[in-house]
Amino acid sequence: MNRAVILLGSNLGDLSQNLLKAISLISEQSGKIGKTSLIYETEPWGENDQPVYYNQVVELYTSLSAMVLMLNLLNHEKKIGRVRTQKWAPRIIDLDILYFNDEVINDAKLIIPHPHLHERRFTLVPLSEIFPDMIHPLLKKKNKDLLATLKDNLRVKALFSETSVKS
Ligand code: PH2
Ligand code: MG
Repeated sequence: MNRAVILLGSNLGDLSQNLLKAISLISEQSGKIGKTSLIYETEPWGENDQPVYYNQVVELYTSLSAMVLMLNLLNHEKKIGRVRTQKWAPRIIDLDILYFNDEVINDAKLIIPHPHLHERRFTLVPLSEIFPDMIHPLLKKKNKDLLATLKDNLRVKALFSETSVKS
């Protein structure tokens, strides 16, 4: 059994619904979901003239290889309605593999660990929430330590469900 860590992102349409749809497609077709982070509202990174994102990180237990998992995730994105236009354009859903076991993969179509993971607060905050002590296999540092020395200061804010705010 393999363990993958996946980043979900959405900044078009009904953001929380898009994340939910993605998690249900992943669990129906790609494996078994383990830990899930809170949902975070995050400032757009890279191209900043676009709507805010919702981001979330989930753990997935899967018998698929990294490459087949990546192809499945592309299919899930299509099913939810993603149309690929330019790089970094607003998107209904984006599904990225952050880690796959402790493997290092440098294929033309797939790079793992995700090459930007360590420079993005919108990734490191949800990732460190559920896996603070997991070690980046190339940088040999824990997620929480990557977060502690991070330069990116774009806003990342946890969203809580209605019920957890009230009561
Ligand atoms: N994804 C990008 C580019 N910029 N910014 C935020 N806040 N969240 C994302 O998921 C994101 C981004 C490219 O995939
Ligand atoms: Mg992405």
